[in-house]
Amino acid sequence: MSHDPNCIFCKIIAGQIPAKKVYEDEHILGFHDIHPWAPVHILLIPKLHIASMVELQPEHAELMGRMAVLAPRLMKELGVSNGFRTVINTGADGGQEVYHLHMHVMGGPRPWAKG
Ligand code: DGP
Repeated sequence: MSHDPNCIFCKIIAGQIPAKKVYEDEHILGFHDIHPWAPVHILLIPKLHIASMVELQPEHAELMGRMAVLAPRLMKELGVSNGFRTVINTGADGGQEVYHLHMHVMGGPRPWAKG
């Protein structure tokens, strides 16, 4: 399924729910997390509805690579200069709450960072 009408992130992509966007191209959207764990906390998502990493196929490799390359670029643009953390929660035991694949990218001074 390329778009899931019940998916909250698909609704953000479609403009049906507002988000503070930091990046958009044909394939990827970046926006601030609504419940930030860090001073700067964005989510990078594919516009294609992929529920989680478990659903990734070989043809998604370039898309995932593009997201990885975007992370440092966007952190720099957002003023993060001393490193950042990336997280992709997957499945119930992975702590995934929204079943549209997303990369958390978190930066800024750490009292926030755990573990
Ligand atoms: P995860 O546990 O990895 O599935 O994280 C989902 C994240 O999505 C969580 O940090 C909060 C964020 N989130 C959930 N709903 C919304 C929303 O409507 N807007 C934005 N900007 N973020 C959301």
